[in-house]
Amino acid sequence: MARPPLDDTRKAELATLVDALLAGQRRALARVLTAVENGGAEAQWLLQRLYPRAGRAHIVGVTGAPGVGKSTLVNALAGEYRERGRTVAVVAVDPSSPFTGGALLGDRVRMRDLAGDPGVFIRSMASRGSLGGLARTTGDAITVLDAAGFEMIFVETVGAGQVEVDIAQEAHTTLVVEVPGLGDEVQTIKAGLLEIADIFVVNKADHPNAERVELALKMMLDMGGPREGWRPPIVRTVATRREGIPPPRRGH
Ligand SMILES: Nc1nc2c(ncn2[C@@H]2O[C@H](COP(=O)(O)OP(=O)(O)O)[C@@H](O)[C@H]2O)c(=O)[nH]1
Ligand SMILES: [Mg+2]
Repeated sequence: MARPPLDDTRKAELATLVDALLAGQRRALARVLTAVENGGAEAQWLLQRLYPRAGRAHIVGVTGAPGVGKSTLVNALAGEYRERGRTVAVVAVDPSSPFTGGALLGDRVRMRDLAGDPGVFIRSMASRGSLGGLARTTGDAITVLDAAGFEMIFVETVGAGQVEVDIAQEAHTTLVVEVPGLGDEVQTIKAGLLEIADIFVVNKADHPNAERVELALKMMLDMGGPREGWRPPIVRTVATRREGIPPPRRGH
């Protein structure tokens, strides 16, 4: 469905919004994110102005099955970076709950440590339309947050599909999160995730079998052979206790 082209009045409004975003106003940031998610001519216009301002953030993708502790881990990582004086944005992508929003609410509860901190901005992306569309919108949201000056941007995604692969391409560092005790350890490592991981996180290392997951991962990495001279390290964490929280180390 064609939308009307942007008239000068609307362009002036959008320019004011961009100025407010660049000045650090959160309401303007939220409104720009919504406009960009809606797509169309306004999104194009806004993104054209924001691209030149983006490119300074360190983007960290965090992916893995539901319940492995991604949100808890992002919360812990965000807390670490805040303590080092960095600003942090979080994008939570959850294609599994387009209707109830239950998972997103859960994420908000776990993010509560960070709520109210002006150096933290959290955005949940509901899935709309195709997953390809979701990856694009997420990329655009990252551009907006980057332009807004956030130094660290964490993107949490569920699953092991094209969305994760697309987002891994935008991320400087991709964490793939696994946990002990999901049955056959080797089976839990979904195809495709091995290739995109810069760092493997074995979370819930307070549970038995963490060592077995680590061994299974090592075996899979051995079978896969060296990749671009980078062997993803395997880090054990207990995200709930902020133990083993890894500082991302790979950029490109
Ligand atoms: N025992 C234990 N539980 C954890 C750990 N990390 C997260 N959890 C719990 O696992 C559940 C799912 O965590 P969540 O962060 O929502 O997982 P997500 O679906 O991957 O985002 C929550 O009840 C967390 O408190 C951990 O290191 N150890
Ligand atoms: Mg989560």
